Amino acid sequence: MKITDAKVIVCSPGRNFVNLKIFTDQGIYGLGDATLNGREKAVVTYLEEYCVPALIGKDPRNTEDIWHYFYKGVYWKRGAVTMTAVSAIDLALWDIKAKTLDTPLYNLLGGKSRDRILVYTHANGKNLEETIDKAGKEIDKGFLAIRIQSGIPGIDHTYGVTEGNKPYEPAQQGLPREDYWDTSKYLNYAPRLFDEVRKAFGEDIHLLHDVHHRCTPIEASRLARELERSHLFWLEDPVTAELQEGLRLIRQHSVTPIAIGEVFNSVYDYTSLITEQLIDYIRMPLVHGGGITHLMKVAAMASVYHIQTGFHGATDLSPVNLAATLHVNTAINNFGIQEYMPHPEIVNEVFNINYHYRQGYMFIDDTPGIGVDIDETAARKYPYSTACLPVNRKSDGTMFYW
Ligand code: EZ4
Ligand code: CO
Repeated sequence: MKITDAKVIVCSPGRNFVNLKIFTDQGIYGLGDATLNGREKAVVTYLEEYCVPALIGKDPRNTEDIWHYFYKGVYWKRGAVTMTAVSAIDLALWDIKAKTLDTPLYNLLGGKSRDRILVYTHANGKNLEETIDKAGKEIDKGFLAIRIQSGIPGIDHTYGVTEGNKPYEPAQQGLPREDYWDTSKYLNYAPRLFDEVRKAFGEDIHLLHDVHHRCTPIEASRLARELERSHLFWLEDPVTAELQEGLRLIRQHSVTPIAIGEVFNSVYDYTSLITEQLIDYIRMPLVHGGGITHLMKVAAMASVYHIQTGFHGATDLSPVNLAATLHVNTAINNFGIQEYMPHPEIVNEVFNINYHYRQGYMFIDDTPGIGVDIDETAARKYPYSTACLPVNRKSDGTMFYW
């Protein structure tokens, strides 16, 4: 079996997506997600200029060797752009492998460890009242776990809070918007927010919260400690984790479970975090973390240290990534929870999906391969347009973590 061609498909049904389609001499093709929010074209160039030509003629069944060819075999390793390209190739090859064997992907990863995937969704509002109202609406849809984000008094545009009734979309058209951020306002407000959410909904619902890397280790320690009384399922990205040792401080001061890694792209971002048991959930998505081949290994390493998965699943990752992730979640023992925000309906004009949500859980059907297809004619109706995530400055103008 040989790879005969590969093409990068860029489209924008509501937001930008990049996908890779790999063709073989047996008529079977595979799909991989290559979407890197706000840096899409960098991955397109990396794939088209350097990866696609090198793929032609290779046997697509050799997923392990091809992964190492594009990882070890490249002088400039790691980094989000490179690893997103590697991920797209890897997903497409596993899609081909499973289609060739006429079986859903999870069968090649260990079969079924469970028949439904626990998911959490998002509830966010411009203030406390609206946030509680939105959370109630998600509970009505049967969700058992909800990520709570709220606008902060005194801060316009809090990241992760949707404006109006628009679908959740943190990227904006054109260059990055400049937002204002104040950690002390946030630290005073967040514990009060969760007190009120617990008062409204009781103890049974799982609550999650995303700090989006905005705290120093000592600030995050204070937050994690004060949130203990609200029994969070997890506190996400409390610090940037570029400095893995920073997590030691949080662990010393709090038992709030910690999830990290949606911006990671390699096992080497995680070594101390995993082996020192400084976190509880890994978040690195398949699409940015080297695909099935790499994530299965990282998840296995995490399992040795009692760490579970909670893969990133925002709407800025394509349905191909979500479906592939659901296969991994089905197969591995140390699955924890999956992030799920439904893509707006317009996305389903382009992607044919094989999963659905029901009463707190996701289900995936037995379509061979990853099970998602792309309608290229529909994709052509929605051309790419530059959009970026915002940047943040403190009140005196100092550049801050986005
Ligand atoms: O900021 O997907 O946990 N989810 C998140 C998301 C991410 C975006 C970045 O592209 O933090 O909202
Ligand atoms: Co996040």
